[in-house]
Amino acid sequence: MTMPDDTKRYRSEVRPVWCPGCGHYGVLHSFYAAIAELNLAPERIAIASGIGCSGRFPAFVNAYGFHGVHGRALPLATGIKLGNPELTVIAVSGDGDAYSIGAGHFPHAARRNINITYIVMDNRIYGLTKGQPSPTSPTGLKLKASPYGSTDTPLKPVTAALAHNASFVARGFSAWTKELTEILKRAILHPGFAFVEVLSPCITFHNTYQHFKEVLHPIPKDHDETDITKAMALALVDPTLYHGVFYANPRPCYEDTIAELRAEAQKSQTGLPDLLQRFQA
Ligand SMILES: Cc1ncc(C[n+]2csc(CCOP(=O)(O)OP(=O)(O)O)c2C)c(N)n1
Repeated sequence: MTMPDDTKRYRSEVRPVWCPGCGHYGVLHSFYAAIAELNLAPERIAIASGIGCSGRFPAFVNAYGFHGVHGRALPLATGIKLGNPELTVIAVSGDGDAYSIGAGHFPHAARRNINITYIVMDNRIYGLTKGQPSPTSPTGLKLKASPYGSTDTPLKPVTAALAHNASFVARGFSAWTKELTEILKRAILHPGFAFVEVLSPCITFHNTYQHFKEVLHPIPKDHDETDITKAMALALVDPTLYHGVFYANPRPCYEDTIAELRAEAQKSQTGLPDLLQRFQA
């Protein structure tokens, strides 16, 4: 995929090694475009990932990057944001990374409303390990590791993000890069936890390009993004899937609340003075 010139400064020297046609290229393309259009300085961006084809994402971006262990993109991103709240912090996962091994972190990052953007590149299988069923695989999916068809009912991550109180929730498609760029820009600018599900087909083990083109429909234009009940109703619709922004409703974010509490405790001297001294040191 050719990249526009203004994204040049965000491209690292490492060339992506995903299979030709992998949906993750579309996500990377849209991400380059989003940070270029927002004119973010590379040294003000930090990207944390887990393990999987998706986990390689930070290597391809000229910014700070941390390719962590499986399922731990969110705790890494949380630590980075608390360590340096000035940074734009992005966490990247695949559906296995996010909803299997890393599932315990998702609710808490969302309800804490830490100001990071969480991009989950969902190909509905484990890609890197050669196509086993993941938590979002459709029931009955036949793969090498599920020759009689996957038996489990898939998760609905968008409904989960809403239930976990994420303050921004959206769904994009890796093949529709223009819309995805707009979604990512909004997610990055959103002051709080922004969850973006990107349907990103694995061309090698579970090619869903055609399927998504058929089932995806835009969220109605008159949808009220601050109405969680309506957002949930749209997110539950299946097998037709809505794409766009389901929910955007800012509230105080974690790092600001922590900073305020710290300042208050410092003033009153009532809260954990020893610990505060260590913070100040
Ligand atoms: C602790 C641990 N368990 C299992 C693995 C093996 N493993 C590597 S990637 C992966 C799944 C990746 O799938 P997904 O998160 O959907 O990302 P994709 O490769 O599809 O982008 C697994 C199970 C591992 N690396 N570490």
